[in-house]
Amino acid sequence: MVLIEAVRGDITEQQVDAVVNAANSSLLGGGGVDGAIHRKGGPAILSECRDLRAAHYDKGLPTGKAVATTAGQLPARWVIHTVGPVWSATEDRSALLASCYRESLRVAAELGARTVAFPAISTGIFGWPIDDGARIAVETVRSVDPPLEYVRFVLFDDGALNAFAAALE
Ligand code: AR6
Repeated sequence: MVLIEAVRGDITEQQVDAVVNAANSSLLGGGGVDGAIHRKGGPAILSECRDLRAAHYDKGLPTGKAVATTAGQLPARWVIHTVGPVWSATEDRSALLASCYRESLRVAAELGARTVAFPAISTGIFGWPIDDGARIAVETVRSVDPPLEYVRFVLFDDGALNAFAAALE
């Protein structure tokens, strides 16, 4: 069984094999986690994202999917970019959010990563309520039980950390 922990911190500072980016379909950057990863990781990440767009995703990476690039100057070896769903009060998009975690774990295992760090996907600019986002994240990682040693959820504030701690209990 994979070890799962939740910590308060910055995703760009994690010393793990792969960090997950809360990206958008363009793969060309944005705010929040995405902005921080490209800013600190440097231009090599964007360059590989452009190549992926050109080679495989001319219309963009679909919501719920994941792809890997170098982590550039980050301490990690890879960045796994996944596109979370925008929160909707009228439509249940939970399966797409679960898919982000599942697909990212699948890509991590394919790469040979042993340790992976996730942010709370969709819970910032995309507006997903943190308690529900935490529940889906933890349930999905547990149900996949990926062939990894360690999964770390990295939360930016105490509210998010508390939500993940409750989901892990
Ligand atoms: N480390 C860890 N967590 C962070 C960091 C950080 N450096 N910065 C923010 N968070 P968001 P989303 C938290 O908005 O909701 C971008 O423009 C944040 O408090 O980064 O999936 C993309 O290009 C929140 O709890 O991602 C997309 O267009 C969580 O990380 C869009 O935002 C996710 O917030 C994706 O929105």
